[in-house]
Amino acid sequence: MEVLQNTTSQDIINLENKYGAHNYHPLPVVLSKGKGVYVWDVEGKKYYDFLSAYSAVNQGHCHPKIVGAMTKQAETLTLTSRAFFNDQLGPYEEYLTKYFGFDKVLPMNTGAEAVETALKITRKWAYEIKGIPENQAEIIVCDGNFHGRTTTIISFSNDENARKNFGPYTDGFISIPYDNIDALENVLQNNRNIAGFLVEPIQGEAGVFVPAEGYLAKAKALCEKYNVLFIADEVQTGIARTGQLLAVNHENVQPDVLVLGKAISGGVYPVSAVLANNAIMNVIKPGQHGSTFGGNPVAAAVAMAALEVVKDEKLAENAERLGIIFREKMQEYINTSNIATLVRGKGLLNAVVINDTEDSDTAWNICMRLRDNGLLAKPTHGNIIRFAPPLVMTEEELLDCTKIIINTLKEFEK
Ligand code: IF1
Repeated sequence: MEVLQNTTSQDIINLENKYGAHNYHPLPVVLSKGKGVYVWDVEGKKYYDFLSAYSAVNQGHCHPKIVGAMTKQAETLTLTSRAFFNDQLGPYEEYLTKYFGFDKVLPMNTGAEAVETALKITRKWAYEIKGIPENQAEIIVCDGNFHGRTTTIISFSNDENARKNFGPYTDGFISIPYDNIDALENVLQNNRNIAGFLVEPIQGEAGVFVPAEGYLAKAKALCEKYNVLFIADEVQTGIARTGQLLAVNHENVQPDVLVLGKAISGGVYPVSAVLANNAIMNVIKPGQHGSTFGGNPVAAAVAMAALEVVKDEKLAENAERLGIIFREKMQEYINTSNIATLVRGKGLLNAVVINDTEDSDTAWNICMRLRDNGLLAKPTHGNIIRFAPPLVMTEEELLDCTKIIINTLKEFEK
């Protein structure tokens, strides 16, 4: 560790460039500490975090209650595998299912694994309960989706970068336009072998695309009508991010299958989960699905503490309230701006569209200046900047941040 004592940000970036696979293009900032809404780089400069690890750190960095639960459990028992019971999993499963109102949970680790799990459960349900002929089940997905990086999941992505040269691809998916209820009904009417509809309540990767009000409720009603499972991927939108515990709660929708990840652990440890009622979940029998780490005692203890924090600190209410202020302040500025054209989002999942082409580097340059000015955010799709701070932010801090963002954008006015 001695060599690390006097290393600069650039030294560490050089190490990643030399020894790490180049599967990311990070903003050049090297972080070494986090607390609440703040992170610090190795030179000691302090920043507001407006990415929250893609909405995994909703409870704020290094929340003492979550870290406390983790260290206590890590000193006691870390992993047994599911070959034996552990004393944390049962209580966690009871807590989680009651928290979200489902009969059962299947615990996994990453978001992609939980999506894979949901797809497998949906197919099995289609064959064993709905009665679709073997190997004929189809799952409807949406254009512009992001559900993770496994070979099956990228099979139904339309992002060339995520997909190209990773074939052959998995069959059994039909992609329709997002936020288009007619397109959904059309496929449901003309196909007898549809098992499920997999949807993000807000499309994150597509640039925080919020569907029309009523879309999710109508989609759920159609799924009921055609006996198709409504699978909500709330990996990014869940756990208070959009101003409700789940984004589907805005429309009072209870999904048949709920997929959670990221902030279910407050970003402290990889934890994901699939929730469903018995009529669906009971299709999974011993030996048919699992994971060495899924449901381990550290994950269980951490997730329980992280979900308690969401309730105790009223994070959904705070996200709702601050989100309104954020969009108001940004809209006020946008009305007079020629560099920012649009702000959209729900709760504290928001995006600002930059007035330049998708292949321009303007949004990237703005994020570099935001960094210099003490605020970290990342562009998506070239000309969109996502703003998603930890939900423990205060109003005073948020107003400080909107000032930084607006002053930085002003530097780019044409
Ligand atoms: C990366 C985006 C966010 C997700 C939804 C499943 C997963 C994700 C709705 C998989 C993951 C990530 C992963 C991250 C970038 C990121 C992302 F820009 F790609 F869209 F958050 F906005 N479902 N989202 O958003 O979860 O397996 O990663 O735990 O670097 O790939 P995972």
